[in-house]
Amino acid sequence: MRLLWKILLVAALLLPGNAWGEFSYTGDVKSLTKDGSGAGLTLSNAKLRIYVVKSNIIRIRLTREDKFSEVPSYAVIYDKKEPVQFSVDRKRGMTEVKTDELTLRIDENPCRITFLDKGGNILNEDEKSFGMSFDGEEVRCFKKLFKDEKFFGLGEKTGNLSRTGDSYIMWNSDFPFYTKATDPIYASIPFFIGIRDHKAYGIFLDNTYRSQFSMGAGSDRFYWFGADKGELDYYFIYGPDPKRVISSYTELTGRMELPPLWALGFQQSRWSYGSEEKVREIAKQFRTREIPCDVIYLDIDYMNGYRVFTWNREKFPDPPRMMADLARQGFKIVPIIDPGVKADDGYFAAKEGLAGDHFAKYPDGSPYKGEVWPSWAYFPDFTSEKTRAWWGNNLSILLDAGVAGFWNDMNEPAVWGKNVPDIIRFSDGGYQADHKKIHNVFALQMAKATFDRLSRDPERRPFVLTRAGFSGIQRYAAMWTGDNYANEDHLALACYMPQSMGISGLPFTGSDVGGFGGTPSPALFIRWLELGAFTPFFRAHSCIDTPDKEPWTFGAEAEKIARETIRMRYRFLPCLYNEFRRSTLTGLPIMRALFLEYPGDDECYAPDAQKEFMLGDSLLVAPVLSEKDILKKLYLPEGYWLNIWDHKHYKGSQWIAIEAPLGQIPLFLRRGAIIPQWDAQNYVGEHENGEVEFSIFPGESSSYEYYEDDGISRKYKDGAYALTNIQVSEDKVGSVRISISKTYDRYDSKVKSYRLRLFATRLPAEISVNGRRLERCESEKSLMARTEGYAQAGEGVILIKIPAGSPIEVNLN
Ligand code: MIG
Repeated sequence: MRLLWKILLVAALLLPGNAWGEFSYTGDVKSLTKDGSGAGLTLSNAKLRIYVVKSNIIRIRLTREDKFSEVPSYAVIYDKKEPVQFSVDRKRGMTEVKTDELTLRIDENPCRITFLDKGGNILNEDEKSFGMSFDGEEVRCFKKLFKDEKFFGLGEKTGNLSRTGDSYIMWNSDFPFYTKATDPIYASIPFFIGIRDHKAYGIFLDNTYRSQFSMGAGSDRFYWFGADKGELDYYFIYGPDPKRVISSYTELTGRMELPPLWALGFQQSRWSYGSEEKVREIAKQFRTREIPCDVIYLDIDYMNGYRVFTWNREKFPDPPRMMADLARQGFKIVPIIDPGVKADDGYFAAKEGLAGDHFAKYPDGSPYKGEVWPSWAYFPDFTSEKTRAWWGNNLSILLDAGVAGFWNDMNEPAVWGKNVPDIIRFSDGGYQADHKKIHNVFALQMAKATFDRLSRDPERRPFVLTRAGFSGIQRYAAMWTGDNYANEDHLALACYMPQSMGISGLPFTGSDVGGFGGTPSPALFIRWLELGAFTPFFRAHSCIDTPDKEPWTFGAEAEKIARETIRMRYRFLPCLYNEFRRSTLTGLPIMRALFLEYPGDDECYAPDAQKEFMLGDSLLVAPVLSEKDILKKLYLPEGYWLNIWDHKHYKGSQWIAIEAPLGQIPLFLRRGAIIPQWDAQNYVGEHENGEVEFSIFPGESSSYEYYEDDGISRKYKDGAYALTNIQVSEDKVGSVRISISKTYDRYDSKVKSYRLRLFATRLPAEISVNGRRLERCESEKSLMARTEGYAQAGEGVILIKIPAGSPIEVNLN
């Protein structure tokens, strides 16, 4: 007996598998081979691969398997095969991989990684003792935590923007009425930015398993990230400008396409507008009260017993007629789509799904059922291409009836707050995987199925709204922040979370205005609406069993302010649209944390400075995040600023407090700002925007590229758009020169005249346009009735109106 024990003990010690059950390090570097894309290293306990992706991006892969996984990434779509210049040198005890911008040093005994900039400054390094390691099936990467290192990103997380000192889980979770401390919630974006000495880098962990990011939580020595299983596969992205890190990250994981312009309008939802009658009534209220609105949502009760792709015919007797009528009033209808397919023998989608083998399965091959709205339901395997196509074809049923886009909910996937069992099988693009791997990308692949179906139509741009997601979701969908609550904590979250999502590559985001749960006071609702008017996605929504929350339900005074606030959103539409378009090219957020624009200004990282943001690079928005306050304390970064409401000028680099009565969200123009606006309308396309107004706060020299297209079709992708360059300069004595010229012209612009609203330092003695002297009008009103001229429009404000054309040169002397 004793002998047997001894034998067993010796055997256990000798087994290489011993290390698998517990913590183990990578060990030393044993050998190295260079190749065209980087280098491969054999370590004592693992294999390491270095890929030089771009001069500022290096990918690190580590596995203990015999070979690296061949399964393609769900997130990374970057495939530019442009050669990158780099060198690999093995010296005594270390290997150096060098690009034009970055050095990767790999110490060999043991294997530890350090990233340095060109000047040899350390940007990021493995923790000396732990580095990359394995803990059972888990992979881990320990990084040295530098004093004063700041972390941001990780997508849709609660709290404010700072991720330092906290730990976060990536596991898509349905958490109704989450709090400011709940984690995880709906989406997983395993990407963060680290900033030290005003220099930024990013790390993207491309692993879909449940992962964890512990950013100096409970340790002043290291931060670490890792996943439950799979490879340690991460990208190190160097800035040093934080905006560049985001651009590079979205070069890897993709960028949004231009949404239809109507999707930037105000949108109204509730759980549920449960009948045709009710939907028509809501539409009528908006139009008779002249509160602008573009979209009405249909929540789960439009369906027949929560069967996806069906209608409750009693409540919605004729959907095509309803939607056609509403379309004539300028409304789009977006229905909710949940992934669960009711397990009902008589239901066509269940029958088709079973016959076509479209559902996720138990390992014994029988289809998995989980319980959710339709009661027991099958879950389509969106990781299978044929299933995505099948789903897309069924979406046609709703599209043919007239819906304008889709709202994907419960796509974590949620099964009444429980988890789909780990063992459930998915196709994984033909490679086969279990739920542990697929859970976090379920929504991504469902959104892909939806987006792919919608993008079949060249006349119409896709619009998809999603609750859950993974890195790359920005390619397919806008994301809202799920089930929030009508209180001040959530009003603040509605300011923070979209900023964080923007840092993490998701530009098209917003919250349920007014709070999903609970009952906001009129003031809370208005403050939320003011903030919402400057978030990229602008929708009011409300939970079942809550009182009405439409903009007219808070009393006459609140209704008036709500109307003006939403009208303001519509006036800013061209400004927003231009930022959307820029984001399609750069991946940068539209709603931007201050420090992204001013990374060198320490004050911009302050928690209080996160209670404001930039829209693009010229408009500062400082929402009042409280229901009682009528003062807003805010920070103005370096430079000069102009308060849009009272035209007062401010020097930057200071905290100020200004009055902000209800309906007056603090807005500031940066000196040099040029911002396009249209007249408000009740919905996008109500009338042609024949006049565009540029708000101009002249600086020494600045310019704006004004983008126009048809706002609806995908023809812009083939070049059907126009660009107008506006250049403004002011000299020392206050003479201003404005040059306007079309620089690209493949879209037939509807603009007949330009209005230039100038916040000038002095009143000019004379204004000329292309050498012709402009006539001065008595008032703004009399100017509006004429085709050209100028007028004083308030103190320090000059309004100029001129016919559109190119080139135009305006001189104010
Ligand atoms: O179990 O469809 O976040 O916006 O109104 C709740 C009903 C399901 C959750 C969504 C919410 C939606 C609600 N849904």
